[in-house]
Amino acid sequence: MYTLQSKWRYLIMFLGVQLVVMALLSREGYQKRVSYFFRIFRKTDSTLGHTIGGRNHTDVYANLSLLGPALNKEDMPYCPKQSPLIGGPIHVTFPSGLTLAEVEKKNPLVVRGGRYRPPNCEARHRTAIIIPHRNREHHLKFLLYYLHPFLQRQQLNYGIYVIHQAGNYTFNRAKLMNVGFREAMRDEDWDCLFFHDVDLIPEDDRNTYVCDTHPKHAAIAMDKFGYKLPYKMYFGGVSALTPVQYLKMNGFPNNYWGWGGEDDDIGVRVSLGGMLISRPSLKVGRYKMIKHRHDKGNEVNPKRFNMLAKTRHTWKEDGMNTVEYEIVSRDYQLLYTNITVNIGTEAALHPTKKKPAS
Ligand code: BGN
Repeated sequence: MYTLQSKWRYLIMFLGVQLVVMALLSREGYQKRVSYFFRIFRKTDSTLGHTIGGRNHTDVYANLSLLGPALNKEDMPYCPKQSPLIGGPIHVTFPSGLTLAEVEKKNPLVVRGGRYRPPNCEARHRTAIIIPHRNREHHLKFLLYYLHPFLQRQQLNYGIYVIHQAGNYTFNRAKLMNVGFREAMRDEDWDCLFFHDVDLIPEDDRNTYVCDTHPKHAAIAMDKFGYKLPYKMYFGGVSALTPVQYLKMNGFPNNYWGWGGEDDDIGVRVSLGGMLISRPSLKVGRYKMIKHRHDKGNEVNPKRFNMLAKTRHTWKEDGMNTVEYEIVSRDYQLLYTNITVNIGTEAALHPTKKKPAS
């Protein structure tokens, strides 16, 4: 009698728990349910998180395989305004021995040219990432390792463009960005472009790669500057503009050859174009820089002070409206679109010696 009663009690308790769980699940929306389970995963699976200095750091690939089945385009709802995959601080290390083949394997949903769309919802944003590049394959590999899952966590429709400067002439970061802007916009009607240094890894996925109503400076807190802004007008590292904002300031300057000053020029252009600088919070706009020596072919530009002093007179004549270049190749790798470009040299653009009259 006693055992029968307790059996019934257990059965009733079990059914009660089931009812409560079902009621909870039907009350919450699908996305909330998913994020609830993700939170549980994060708490219980020690391989997914690392606690560093009191902050829980997530593995950038955690939970991505739980995205669920792909849906037909007709059945797709819009992605939620806030992605349920976003988790905050990301654990960033640079393991030796990582290969591009491994990065490809970890990103099965990325297609030719480094393109991605969320499989089960229609993205609200289309973001192109523009990375100026030369001789930094090692850094590029790490950036791709982190950036792909980072952008997937944000449920973006995105594409990654690497703009590779051909030849050995002095590097020109800002002009490569102008090339990237034009070439990416040829491909698709991107609504936001992120201009991204190859050696900066975002450390928090709440730093969303979407544009604001004003040009955005995203790399506000880098480890090399003690996670603080080095100076108020700093606009270097990673910035984001809509096509309209980009054209309003005539893009970036074409004439800064070598290291320094071009990002300050871009910052000045923002205000000359009648806009303000928008920034994420210091907590979120965090980046780790991959340590490296000064590049050969990117020597400090001694002309940068003079050029910067003249930006207000030169910005309308030097920029997107005057950029000239030759595409050497456009090659669709799995993880990125590789555009190799001949951007000429300083001397060819500004001949100092006149040809002798014949
Ligand atoms: C500044 C450089 C920037 C560089 C930052 C951070 C110049 C122009 C001087 C008037 N600006 O000093 O280009 O991104 O340091 O390293 O050199």
